[in-house]
Amino acid sequence: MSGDDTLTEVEGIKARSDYLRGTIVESLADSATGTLAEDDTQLSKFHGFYQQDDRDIRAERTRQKLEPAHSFMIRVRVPGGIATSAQWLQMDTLARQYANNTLRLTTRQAFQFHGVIKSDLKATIAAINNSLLDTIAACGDVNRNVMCTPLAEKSAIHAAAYKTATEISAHLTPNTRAYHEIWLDKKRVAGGEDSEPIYGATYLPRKFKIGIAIPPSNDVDIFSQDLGFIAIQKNGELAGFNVAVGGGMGMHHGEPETYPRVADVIGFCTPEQAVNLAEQVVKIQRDHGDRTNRKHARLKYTIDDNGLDWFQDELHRRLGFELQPKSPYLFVSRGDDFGWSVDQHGEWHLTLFVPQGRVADVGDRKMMSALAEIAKVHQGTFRLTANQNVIISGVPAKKKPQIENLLQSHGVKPAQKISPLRQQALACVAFPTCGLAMAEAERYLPDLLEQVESLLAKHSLIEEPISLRITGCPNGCARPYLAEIALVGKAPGQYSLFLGGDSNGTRLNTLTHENVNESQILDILDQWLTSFVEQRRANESFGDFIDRHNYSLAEIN
Ligand code: SRM
Ligand code: SF4
Repeated sequence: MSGDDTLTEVEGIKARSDYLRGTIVESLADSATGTLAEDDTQLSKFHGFYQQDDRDIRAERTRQKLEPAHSFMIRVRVPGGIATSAQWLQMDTLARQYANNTLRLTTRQAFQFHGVIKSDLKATIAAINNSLLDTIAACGDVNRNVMCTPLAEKSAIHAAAYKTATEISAHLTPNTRAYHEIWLDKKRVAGGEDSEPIYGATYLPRKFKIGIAIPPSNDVDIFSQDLGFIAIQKNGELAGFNVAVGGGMGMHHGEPETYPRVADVIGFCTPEQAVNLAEQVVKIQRDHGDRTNRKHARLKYTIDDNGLDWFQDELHRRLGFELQPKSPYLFVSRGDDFGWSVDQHGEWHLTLFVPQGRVADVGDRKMMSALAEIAKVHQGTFRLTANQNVIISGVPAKKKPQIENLLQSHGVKPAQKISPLRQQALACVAFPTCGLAMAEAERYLPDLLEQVESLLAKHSLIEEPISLRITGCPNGCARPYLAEIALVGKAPGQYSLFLGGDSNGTRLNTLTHENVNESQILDILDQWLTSFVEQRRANESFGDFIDRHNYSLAEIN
């Protein structure tokens, strides 16, 4: 460490950590507490887990002078969202054995376990690795799970794009042996020095996110990624990618110097250039990202501080060549298409709606058990979507009835009629596990949707595919600032209302109301919907209508 006291505390922790070892081994061995040593709570993120406590009972435990009810969230990287049946089954088993009997499908196509206690961390992470998945770099100041549109039907393009996603993921995985020593009991090689040729000993200033979108679907919200690749097809083959840089969602209420940003498309690269390009963008951020202020440390700020021209020059200099001009592309959707579809090889894919992204057995609807039973007989893959749903992928025609029967016998109806609003809606986790939540999201979404569906029905708009997203705080984990309607938590029952994103995720919405509760939100939406029905142009979406009226009800008429 340089001794520079302007650097953030986390920079010091990383520098002292000996390539992410810290005192995690000692923390795990300390049976006097269910927590980790303080520095280790930062380092644990690079290993894929977070210390949390049950916020539903936090106040009560404080009253009783008890320490919070600590447990851990573990995130499993699944590059491109593709897991085998054996891996799905292992995740199911671990969720039942060590976590809270549920599996979270995240907005970045990963799995999460909640409620793992400290003494079970090692067994859980080792078992995840046994299934050939891992948790390293699932969180922390490194490149995270690489996303990729899981459109199985477009197989030639998808296979090539998915290959690039896995190559980028592998290339940007940290080198340190700390993960293998701590979780997999590998011995430290005597005299063997760790090195991180891409990241360096203090890794990145902040998290870094990469996604690949395959138009016409923008399901991965490509403009929210630090680095996005937009697949360009030519004659049914992958010709290359348009490159988008500087997307990001996180902001803080009342701090305008923090903001969401859509990525800029800066040019085109070939598939062969993509991995090196990703490395060079990461290195620019490593060298120029702000290490003095974590609220200002994402690539979007590095680009805005220095200018897009500077960024492009720097990238071209490091690459040793210039990107080609960007190619035309068109996004027309970003939701998942539910139900069965067939690909060019005659294999079938069933996209299942997972309410709020939580795979669980709830009442008569035993989705978790259904998927586990399917995993026992299914030879293909499970694909996690960026919309928190799952695709049972690669099913031969003759096996379809077996899958359908298993779903039906567990109370899961694949062709269940759900509104387009509900199909597309996203919620982050928020309470009770997220330490940063200010308001409910996942647990509140079903009730909220019922209310909004009633409003839509009242205006004869129930078939309107409006995107609605809710998060428990402004960090933006469900990418709310790209929705047509977004509720961003401020306090219990209070939200900031953002309106007017477009339906394909290319335009940010705008804050229209602060600190509003459910009845105020419904009232505002009711007014907008009334005008929308009366004055919309042909094929105009709700978000575009709001945008055309300058986000203000006063502008109407
Ligand atoms: Fe997130 C932090 C959950 C996707 C922006 N996010 C967190 C933490 C770890 C809270 C914390 O730091 O203590 C949340 C854990 C909650 C819990 O109990 O599980 C959390 N984020 C999630 C997940 C699970 C939401 C979900 O319901 O699916 C998503 C996991 C993705 C994954 O598999 O890797 C998740 N988070 C996102 C996204 C969307 C995306 O990546 O496509 C974003 C916005 C995009 C972006 O990064 O700009 C996002 N999460 C944040 C931020 C704000 C970052 C910023 O630049 O300001 C934080 C807070 C932070 O980093 O300080 C955060
Ligand atoms: Fe937690 Fe906020 Fe992310 Fe929701 S948006 S999971 S409340 S950090």
